[in-house]
Amino acid sequence: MFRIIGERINTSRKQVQTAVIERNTGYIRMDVQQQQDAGAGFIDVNAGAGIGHEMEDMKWLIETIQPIARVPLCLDSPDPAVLEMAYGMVDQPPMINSISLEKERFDVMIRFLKGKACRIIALCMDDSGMPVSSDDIVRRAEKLVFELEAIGMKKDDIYIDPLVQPISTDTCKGNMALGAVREIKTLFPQVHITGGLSNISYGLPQRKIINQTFITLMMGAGMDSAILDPLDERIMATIKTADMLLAHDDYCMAFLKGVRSGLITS
Ligand code: THG
Repeated sequence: MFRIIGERINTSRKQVQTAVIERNTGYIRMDVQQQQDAGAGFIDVNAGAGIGHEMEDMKWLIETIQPIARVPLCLDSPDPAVLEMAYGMVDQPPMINSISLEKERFDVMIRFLKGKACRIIALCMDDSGMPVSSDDIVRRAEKLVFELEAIGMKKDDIYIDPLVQPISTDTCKGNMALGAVREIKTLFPQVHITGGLSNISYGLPQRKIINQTFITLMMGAGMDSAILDPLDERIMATIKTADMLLAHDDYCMAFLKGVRSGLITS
């Protein structure tokens, strides 16, 4: 089954930023409950918008969420020091978001990850920046898988993020990601593919239909996880339906449950 990483606890969202500033426990807990009820398999926690106080905000968010979390947290920060602090606070093995091939971040993160119980999101980013072709994404994914396996991580705990880029800047960006996902899945069937999808529609109108269609194509190519808003019923209905069509839903049980609950409609 497709794994949803609920993206809502992110201080780039205005209401979350306000709740964090006001230390509003009730708001954060209610949001997390709703994401879990909607089918999130992980709760992403990102305090990166609080410039200069990411560490304290992340600490407060984890203290706040942990007592009601029924699923693992996805600790989301570009700062290895924040990830290390957060890792020390959680009581079930988290997902760590993320490592990349950017030298400074890579070296610190690989040392930290050795021997840790966690899942890891690995971004196909290096010091030259965003990937420019499918081959570029695949080469970076291969290097990340190689290095993570070398420190003892299992393929099943590795989530490659191919870094989706806006189609509005270059209409080849969709095919670039799709081709890379197919190739990575062929090379490493046990490795997972995840990522934020809303980048694909950046700069265009009617973003939701673009995101829904793109996630369907990405799932066909082998993507099996995504960071998104699980309270968006249309995208959740699209994912459940695509999962069934890709034979990931035995006896169509999850689809039928979605219909009975009113989530899935024509
Ligand atoms: N890959 C990985 N991690 C990631 C991303 C990724 N973490 C952060 C981000 N991208 C995914 N998370 C979010 C969280 C919230 C929103 C988008 C992505 C969001 N955006 C609003 C919008 O797009 O309209 C704007 C903010 C607002 O609500 O004001 O909500 O790609 N590994």
